Amino acid sequence: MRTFIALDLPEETREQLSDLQGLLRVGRHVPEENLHLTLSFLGEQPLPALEALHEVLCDLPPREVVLRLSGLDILGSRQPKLLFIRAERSGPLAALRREVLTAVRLAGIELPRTRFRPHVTLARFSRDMEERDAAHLGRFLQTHGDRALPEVVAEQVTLYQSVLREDGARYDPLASYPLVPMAGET
Ligand code: 2AM
Repeated sequence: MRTFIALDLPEETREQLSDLQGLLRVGRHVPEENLHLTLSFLGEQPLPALEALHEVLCDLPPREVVLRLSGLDILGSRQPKLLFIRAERSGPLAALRREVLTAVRLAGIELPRTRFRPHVTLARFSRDMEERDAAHLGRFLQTHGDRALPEVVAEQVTLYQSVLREDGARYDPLASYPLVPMAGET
């Protein structure tokens, strides 16, 4: 099963990002319900490893992770691949990522080391972008590149299955792990 672990974004943040996407006329926009911050991409993993991972992630202690999203950027300077908004690599966010990676290791899943550049992908671009689309993207970045969203507290981490389809990936939540006490809990 192709899976990844992500920090879910509060609804208000997803709405603000979706409004921003509405101003961009090029690329395949990540649907509002799919917007997320990847903590660890696991790739194909067997079910027993994912069950072990679930057990460990259930013990993830609640804590406050404040999300600060600001500054748009593109990956691929010559040939834009994707547009994203950066997330501040705060102490609590970096600590959460370390704990998630520890959980992955404890579950017996081995991953290559990768640098953590927290971001939320907003759109992906196909290889041969037309000149006028590239020009539009350039203007979009000039106008909105400094965009900063109001800070928010992240509510949960989710283990997702990513199902690849012709019209883009579908993300199915397998399990979520709260970072803040759930409503009704003391
Ligand atoms: P992204 O966070 O930059 O968009 C599910 O595919 C998520 O895992 C995506 O959000 C994706 O990138 C992230 N991801 C990280 N490494 C990946 C990889 N090698 N292949 C596919 N997705 C990857």
